[in-house]
Amino acid sequence: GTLLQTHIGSVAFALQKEGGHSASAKDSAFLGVSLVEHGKKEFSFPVIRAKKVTSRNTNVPRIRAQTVAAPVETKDAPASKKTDRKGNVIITGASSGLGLATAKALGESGKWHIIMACRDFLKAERMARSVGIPKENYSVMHLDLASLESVRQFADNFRRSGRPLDVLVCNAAIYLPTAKLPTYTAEGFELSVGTNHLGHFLLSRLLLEDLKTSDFNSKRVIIVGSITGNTNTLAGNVPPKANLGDLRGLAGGLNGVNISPMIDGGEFDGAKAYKDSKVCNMLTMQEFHRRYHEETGITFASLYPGCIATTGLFREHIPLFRLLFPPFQKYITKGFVSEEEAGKRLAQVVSNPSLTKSGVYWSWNNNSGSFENQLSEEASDPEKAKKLWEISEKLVGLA
Ligand code: LMG
Ligand code: NDP
Ligand code: PMR
Repeated sequence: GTLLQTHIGSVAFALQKEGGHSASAKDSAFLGVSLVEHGKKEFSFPVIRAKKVTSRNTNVPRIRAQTVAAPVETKDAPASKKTDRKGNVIITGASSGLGLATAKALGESGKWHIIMACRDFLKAERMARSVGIPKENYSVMHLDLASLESVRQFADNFRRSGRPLDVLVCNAAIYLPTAKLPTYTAEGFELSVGTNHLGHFLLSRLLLEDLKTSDFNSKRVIIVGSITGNTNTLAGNVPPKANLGDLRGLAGGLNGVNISPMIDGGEFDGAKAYKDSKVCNMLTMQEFHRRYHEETGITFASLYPGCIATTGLFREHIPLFRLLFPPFQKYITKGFVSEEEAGKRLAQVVSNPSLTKSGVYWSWNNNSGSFENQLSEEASDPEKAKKLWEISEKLVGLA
């Protein structure tokens, strides 16, 4: 397993590219929702609980009005040393899969307050309850990464909540493997790269200012990467392979109008766009490290949590793929991990005192031990990272 995931040179796969039917995005999430009140246990600091602003009536459609985070609970605790207070972590896309499992793992520890940054407020609230995160340990805030306006509003709303920011986890992603034609974000960027990379790029740049002012003992920015963006692995050699080329499509605005919707300027391919976006995520983490680690002390990290073949990421894939992929990963590649296990891994990168090294891409071996993994040549190219950073800055309006 580990061997396969590390250095296997170019393996040529002749996977037939085939027109699958887009599966409907089925959301079975409502099943098993428990509305049982979770433990009312309060934490030991003196806490001022302001009246909750949010209505719990799930029929109320005024979602945007509910985006203010619950008030800070620890600020007025006189005896709280900086290492004593709960950490505040923003997790994007915490309403399903890896993000939800991570929120659950951290929420159960009692040491964290999780800000679930989600595009579907009601789903996030429902999912948080269904996995039993104690309600004093999370709040939900609206964030649609496919809109830079929404990203800016989120950053403003978060700042207005008065809550310090200690850790940011860029986790949300979309994967559109069966799309024949490109679709676009609010600002007109191809949707996969626009959401997975550009949305998170702006978010993390804006929130860096908040992280800088936090007094927490270990501040971190974590950007979820993947093995499939790394062509130094077998999985990264399954076509279509990630390749940013000279970034000409990105530089042209990725809008599919007079320029290609693909970063490298090629024909649209949804699976490639996803893998390219993951390369961007891993390059961005390293560029953050080079620019800001020394000055700020913030840890920047990425990871491959394992193949979580059961998540919503594959919702757009053809039904046959969704049927075969989990057993294939379980019994053939042995790269399969459960959502729960993957959530524990990401939670380690958030909170484990031994995982503070910056600029690292973490992976886990079969005994679930973490190790610093090697990125592919492209995903560790400092010149590409710098160029990506500068072009992305222009596209999101920071430069
Ligand atoms: C393409 O779809 C998209 O068209 C393209 O747009 C892009 O998204 C691309 O990479 C992304 O995907 C490809 C997809 C569609 O093909 C697959 O899904 C390939 C199969 C992937 C995994 C399933 C393997 C099945 C193996 C059986 C395992 C069953 C579990 C048994 C467990 C018990 C074990 C004891 O194409 C299709 O879906 C069409 C046909 C699907 C049939 C697949 C048959 C091909 C199998 C080839 C490899 C088999 C495994 C090789 C592993 C080698 C290990 C030694
Ligand atoms: P899921 O689809 O289960 O989770 C993705 C989350 O992103 C969902 O909560 C989704 O929201 C959210 N999201 C999608 N678009 C937006 C948007 N525009 N704004 C805000 N949130 C959005 O997939 P996974 O849990 O598998 O994926 C999580 C991360 O793990 C991704 O970064 C992925 O690349 C990475 N990863 C996954 C692997 C796997 O095998 N599954 C392997 C390696 C890495 P909603 O709930 O509303 O749909
Ligand atoms: Mg892959 C060592 C084996 C390994 C691992 C760890 C993964 C992970 N995959 C492996 C091998 C193979 N895959 C092989 C041999 C094949 C050919 C049959 C194969 C195929 C395949 C497909 C069609 N795999 C896929 C797909 C997808 O559509 C997924 C994808 O590329 O999403 C971008 C995927 C994945 N394989 C993985 C992982 C982690 C994924 C999905 C998620 C991701 O990278 O985020």
